[in-house]
Amino acid sequence: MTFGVRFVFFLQAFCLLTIHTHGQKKEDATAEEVKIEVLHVPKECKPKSKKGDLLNAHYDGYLAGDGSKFYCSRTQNEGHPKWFVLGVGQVIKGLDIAMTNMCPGEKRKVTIPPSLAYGKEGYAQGNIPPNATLIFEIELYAVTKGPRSVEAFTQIDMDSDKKLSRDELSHYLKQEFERDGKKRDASVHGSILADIFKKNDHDGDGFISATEYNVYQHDEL
Ligand SMILES: *[C@@H]1O[C@H](CO)[C@@H](O)[C@H](O)[C@H]1NC(C)=O
Ligand SMILES: [Ca+2]
Ligand SMILES: [Ca+2]
Repeated sequence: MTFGVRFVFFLQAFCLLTIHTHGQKKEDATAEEVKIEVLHVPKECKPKSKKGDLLNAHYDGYLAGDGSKFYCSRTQNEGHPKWFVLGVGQVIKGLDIAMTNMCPGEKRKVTIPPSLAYGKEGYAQGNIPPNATLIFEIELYAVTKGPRSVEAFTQIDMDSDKKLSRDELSHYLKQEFERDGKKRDASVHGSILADIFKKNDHDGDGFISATEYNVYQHDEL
């Protein structure tokens, strides 16, 4: 048995145990809040993640109901941790909440009520039944300035024409990824870039204007 496989079994056993004890506190789930248990905090816990940051993390998802695993980022995309922007709906609401104020190296176990996950409908493609409370075990690797921070905009906009071209964003992402020194697939980079344009270039002119870029900052005010 390889270390990787053993580690997964260990995680599963661990989760079954904790889910069992969690089951005795079912009333908590009806409070409709995300329950966060911090499992590990590194000595130097910074930077803390905030809305708009680009995060890199591994997470395993379990159904609280029967303890079955429905998602594991370690078995997807050749085991590369997932990249996503925090607080903008790229992940379920409960995860946006659960991964806020978290630093690289920190591990959390979080319990998410259905109203902050897939709700009454569930999500058949993801094997999530209706009204499912979800449990995630999260390990955060990197917190980088997201593509939406104000400082980032001027930094990305190299020719200062107040709009971001694909080249400018690509260059910026590359720099951010190199900074944390981890090897990553070029395809990961490409798909993040495509995703950023799909979600932000609302008028489809191939640039992200300052207005388009600031979409998510408005609701922070
Ligand atoms: C899910 O919960 C809602 C109310 O919270 C209920 O009306 C509905 O029947 C439930 N659905 C299932 C499939 O259990
Ligand atoms: Ca520009
Ligand atoms: Ca545009």
